Amino acid sequence: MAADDANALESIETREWLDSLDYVLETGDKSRVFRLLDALRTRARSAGFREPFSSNTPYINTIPATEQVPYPGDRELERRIKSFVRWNALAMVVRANRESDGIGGHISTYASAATLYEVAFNHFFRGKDAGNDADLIYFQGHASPGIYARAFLEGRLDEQDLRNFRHELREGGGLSSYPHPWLMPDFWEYPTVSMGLSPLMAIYQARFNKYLENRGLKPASDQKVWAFLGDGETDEPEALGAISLAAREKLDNLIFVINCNLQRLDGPVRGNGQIIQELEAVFRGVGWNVVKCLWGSEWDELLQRDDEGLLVRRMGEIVDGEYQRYVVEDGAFLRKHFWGADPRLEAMVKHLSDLDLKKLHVGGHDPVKVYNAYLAATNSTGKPTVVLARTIKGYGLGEAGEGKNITHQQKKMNEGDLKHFRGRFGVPISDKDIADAPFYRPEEGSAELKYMAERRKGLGGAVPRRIVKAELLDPKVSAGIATEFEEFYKGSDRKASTTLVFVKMLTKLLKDKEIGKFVVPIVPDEARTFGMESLFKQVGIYSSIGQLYEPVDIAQLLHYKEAKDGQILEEGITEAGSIASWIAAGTAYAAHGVYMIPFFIFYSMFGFQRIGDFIWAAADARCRGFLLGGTAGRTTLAGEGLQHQDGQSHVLALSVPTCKSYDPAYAYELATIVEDGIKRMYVNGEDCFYYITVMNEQYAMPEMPADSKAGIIKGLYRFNTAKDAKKAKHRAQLLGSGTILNEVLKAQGMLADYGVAADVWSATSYNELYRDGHAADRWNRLHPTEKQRVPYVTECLAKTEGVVVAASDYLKSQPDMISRWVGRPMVTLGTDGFGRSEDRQSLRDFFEVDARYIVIATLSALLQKGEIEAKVVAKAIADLGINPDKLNPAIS
Ligand SMILES: Cc1ncc(C[n+]2csc(CCOP(=O)(O)OP(=O)(O)O)c2C)c(N)n1
Ligand SMILES: [Mg+2]
Repeated sequence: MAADDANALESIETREWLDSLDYVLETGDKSRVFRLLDALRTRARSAGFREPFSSNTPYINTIPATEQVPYPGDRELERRIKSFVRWNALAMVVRANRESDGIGGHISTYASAATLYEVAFNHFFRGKDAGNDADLIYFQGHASPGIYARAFLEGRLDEQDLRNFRHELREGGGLSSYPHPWLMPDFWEYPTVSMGLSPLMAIYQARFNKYLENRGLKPASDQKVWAFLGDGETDEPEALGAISLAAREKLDNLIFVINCNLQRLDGPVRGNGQIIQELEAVFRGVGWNVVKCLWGSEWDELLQRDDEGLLVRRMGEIVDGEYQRYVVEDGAFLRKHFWGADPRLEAMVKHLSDLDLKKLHVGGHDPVKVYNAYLAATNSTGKPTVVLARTIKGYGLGEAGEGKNITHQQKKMNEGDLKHFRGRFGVPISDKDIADAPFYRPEEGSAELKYMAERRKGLGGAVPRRIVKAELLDPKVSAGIATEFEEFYKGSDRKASTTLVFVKMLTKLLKDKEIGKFVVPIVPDEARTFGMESLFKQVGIYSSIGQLYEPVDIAQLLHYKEAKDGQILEEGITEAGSIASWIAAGTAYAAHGVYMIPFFIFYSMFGFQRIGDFIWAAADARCRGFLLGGTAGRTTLAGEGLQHQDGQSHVLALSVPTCKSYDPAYAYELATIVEDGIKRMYVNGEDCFYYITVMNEQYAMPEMPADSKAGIIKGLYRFNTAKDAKKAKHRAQLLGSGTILNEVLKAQGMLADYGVAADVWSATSYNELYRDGHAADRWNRLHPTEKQRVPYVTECLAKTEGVVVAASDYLKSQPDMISRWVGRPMVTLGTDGFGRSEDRQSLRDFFEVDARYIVIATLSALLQKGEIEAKVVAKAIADLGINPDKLNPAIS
């Protein structure tokens, strides 16, 4: 049979089947259609036909034209407004790069996303004046020029602000490159530009909002969490890593808008495939409501005439690389390559000119389609929604970059390019001025500005806007906590670990009348590791649906309890998810006007090292709360070996400016630090957070030496003074931290046999000491004629006598950092290198941080000073059973 005949036959068959279906659709109910299709499928299967698996729907809009609602806004005014936003977004990048070559910024991302944002600004985003309904919005980071440009039209930013885009250090400040609440605390709410973090944070944010509601800390509302992301961004494992949680938790308050311009930085996202279909399958597969917004209204009529589904099939068979090509080619090319694949398709567009074919738009640039997609998203119940909107990267840039592979980095435009863009969007800038790329704002009182203002007013005011309404705690509260913590200051002979002490503190805080309900314990399936299981029963594990089963340990007093108003966030094995919950809780003071006090306790090795970028984003977002690195210390966590033993988290913590990190040894130190944290963050209102390592080694907890609190907070205090110091031949100052402080105390006793009287200091935070030292140095450098400041380390150690030795369970770089302020040489012992599975004693021998090595380090320092002879040290090495030729742990 000739191809034409085969086509004709298939056409007739298809027609007949469709007619039958139409008949059923018109006469029967919808369920009959499903039954029919089911029957067909069963028959085909029993005849041996294996239907290929697909979790996809056809490559067309999810919402057919027949189900659309009309656009509620003034299309023409909105088009003009959007054009002005487009222009200013482009102009600010072009001008910034003319002034300072290489300053950067992005044009083409916002150019592709303008309609996605403008429809939301005019009809959906609810601002802070909407109270509990105010939306929380994660803007795609490098679309920021568009968000600034709109704020300029709204009168929230002025020309100088736009001129100072990416020039934040100019007089009067400037606009940050990307959304950074740290830099623009009244504007941006959520840092987003490290790709992949914001989708995951948005999911846990939406989940946390429900947690607050279910716990009665926030009234039920219609608040939405919107996350705008790029299609390329979805390659980041974090971006899709938690989408099943969103479906499981039925987060119908969550909307992802994925700007599917089919391109990322280097080129197409899936040149050989279809990113939209891939994403649809993934999201549908886990139960999201997927709304594809692929084709503009111009296609409606064609699709209506597509009786046999030829067009839909053709749409679905083109790979993204080819679609991208269509963007840069003309109508004749489209006619030949897209429509020309089948004479019947070609016939469908015979009446259209090449120019008409070129003007068939994609869905993400059509306000009607986008509006309907958002409406479906906001009306979704029981499911989160993802809008997959097809757009064109660099839309409107024409030759300067529309759809081209170079477009992501296009920052410069010549006069011709600017004229093209101006003409394309009808921006009223004269030929005379165009080369300068002036900013454009219509006159005050113009229809455009009035419309924008009215729309935003009706929707709760400007967006984005960060406002802190939460009330700080009364100082009496922190005083009350100090009283509750009294037992920790007293000490106890009963052996305990700092982890156990922490859990006791947390239990007390949870019971506290003032702050108990605001405490949010967060664990990534590690509560039993830390001995926190008693909290399961005490405050319950949060579950949005309560507990549908009788737990296996129901007969036990402390059984596993899930509850709708449960307080613990037991996140399962996801440090990324847990930190996202911690961020949602730690920024609730801005998002929801309530100070939550989150405690996220995790295996310390899987904290900064694994999820460091989230912690960085948390700092940017001015997050407050406590991070607890559990089972910490390279030689303190016995047995677990190389991947688990943490000797570096404090080094990594130092890099986060707002993070105060502590390595406490004793209960009273921990109590002092937690108390200080509550006071600083929730009474004084400081934008900082605390990282505290806690260990599982058990030992007696001493009473707090008098007047130590200030030193504990600053990072160093004298734990005890050598007895008979005056009579001793030699003097030493020994610094220890965490559990290694106990080794230092042992060494202190052993050194007496060598005629050395040593004082012992507890170094609770080398990071704080380092910061203080540098702050003093800097001030002194810049104020040479004024009274010079003394770094705290110097203040502590300058007047002391003897050699200085410091030992820590972390890298030697920790104590090394403060050596310049000690005033004399300092010997440092630490745990550089890969961990080993062993017991503590062997580990401390291997890493050379036990009491014997501290003794040797001290004697060696005395040798350097000329106070003792080499043979004394050599004898000590032999006496203490140390093999001088053992492997160097730092490189073995
Ligand atoms: C974690 C991370 N890696 C890399 C980058 C650099 N980067 C910025 S934008 C971009 C491409 C973005 O493509 P897509 O997500 O598709 O966004 P589009 O601009 O196309 O909307 C890259 C690689 C980043 N910001 N964050
Ligand atoms: Mg993209």
